[in-house]
Amino acid sequence: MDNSTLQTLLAGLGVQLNDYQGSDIFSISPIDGKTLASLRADNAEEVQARIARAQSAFQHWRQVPAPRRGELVRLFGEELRTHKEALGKIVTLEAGKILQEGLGEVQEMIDICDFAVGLSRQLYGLTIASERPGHRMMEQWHPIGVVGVISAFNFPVAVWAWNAALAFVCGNSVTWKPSEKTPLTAIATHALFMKAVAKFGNDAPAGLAELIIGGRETGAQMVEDKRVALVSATGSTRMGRQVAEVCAKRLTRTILELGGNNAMIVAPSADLEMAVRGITFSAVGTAGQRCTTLRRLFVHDSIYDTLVPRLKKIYAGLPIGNPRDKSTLVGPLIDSASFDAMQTALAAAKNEQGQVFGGERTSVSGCEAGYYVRPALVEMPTQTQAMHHETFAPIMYIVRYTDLQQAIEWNNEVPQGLSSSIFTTDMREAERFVSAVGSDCGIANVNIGPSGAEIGGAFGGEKDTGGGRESGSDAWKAYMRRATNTFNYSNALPLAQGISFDI
Ligand code: UN1
Repeated sequence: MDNSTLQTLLAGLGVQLNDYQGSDIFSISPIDGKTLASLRADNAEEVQARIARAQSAFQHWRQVPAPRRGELVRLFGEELRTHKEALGKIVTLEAGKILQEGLGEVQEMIDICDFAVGLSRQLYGLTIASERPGHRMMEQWHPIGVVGVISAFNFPVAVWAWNAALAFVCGNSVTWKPSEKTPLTAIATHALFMKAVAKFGNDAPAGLAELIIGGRETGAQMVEDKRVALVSATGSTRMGRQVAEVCAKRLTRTILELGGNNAMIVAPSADLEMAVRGITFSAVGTAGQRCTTLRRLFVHDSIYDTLVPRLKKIYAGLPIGNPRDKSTLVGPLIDSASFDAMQTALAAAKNEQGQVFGGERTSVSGCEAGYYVRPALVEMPTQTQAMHHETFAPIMYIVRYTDLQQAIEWNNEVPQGLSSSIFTTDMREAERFVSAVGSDCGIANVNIGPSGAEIGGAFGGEKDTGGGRESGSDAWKAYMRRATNTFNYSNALPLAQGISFDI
């Protein structure tokens, strides 16, 4: 790795890396295993001070009119547009995504900023018909407080932006604990946000956005802090359960975006050309490290022997390599632990009569210490126990089905419930799949893979995925508190439910 490239990229974004240097957290590039930077973790007092600053920033920010708050997010979106390439490249260096996906991630941030700017003039509440004469009811949405965001390595900046862009227009401040595997992308993003703050002027209080660098304990401290009014966490189901327990104890809200174990059904009438492209992108994009990655494929018996050999051919020729090379489509896994988990999952599948195709480590010249793998296809006799687990690596299990009902049941049988899809041109099948008796996931797509959602929809899933919704639609409501107001403009005081209570 050429560290001077990184220095140049960071300097261009206004990052003074010296401010962060230390020996607690190491940013290691999955591209070649080299250390990009060694950083200092915030200690407990610093975390405490950051939350205090965010808390006092909130006191001021909540009074700034929402459309004016939107202006700050608009300026941030402008910074992202200007520096899209540099930030995308840093994502590639630190998370190992191919450049197109690094850029795509920044585009996702720009998109959510645009969405949030519009939203800043549309934080609508209802007016409600009162049952009493001379009365009216309405609801208002008010800022909630400090929003604590925990993000994962695989979308090191976009997921923060989904949360932060909404949180800011909703009148909240944000404390961010990024993955310890991707601190540099967070530092770079924070610097861009501070550029927007500088342009915005005095209305933006110090502490509006606080970045907390550290490991698990640092995140835990943020989650436990009573001043954090909402915790939005993305990561494993194990982590989410711990967050949920702590927050339930102190009756604090959470938005949880946890594991996915996403399936696709390919029906007899499917357009196979489209299905092949949809499957490949969803299963091998980001080297299988998206929470929306396609992990289970149910193929109808009548097309199985046409589709699966085609997929094998594509898998055999996938361009795996340095994600900085334009021709690469599959970059490295994040680290050796991820590689080990993949091998363990493949061994488990073999134990259950799985036929594994691919999955082996591949050496990439100049990047020998990186963990590059050929994505694996695993033909399974039926949906087995191994398929109930999410392994954050490119493994796609394939099962033959004959009856759509059976395939839908398999889709729903696993503990996770994030994303799902069906390829079919049969309208009855498509409608059934998205109906109340179809997929039980938060996302159910037709003739599109399960991965690569747009920001305009609410993003999230059910069951072990945690139930949270982020990003578009009315996900913003989770970042605000609702107040119901009843006004009496009559000269009497009638009670609701017809109660008479004469004194
Ligand atoms: C994630 O993997 O945590 O739908 C988020 C997608 C992306 C977001 C993934 N827009 O694949």
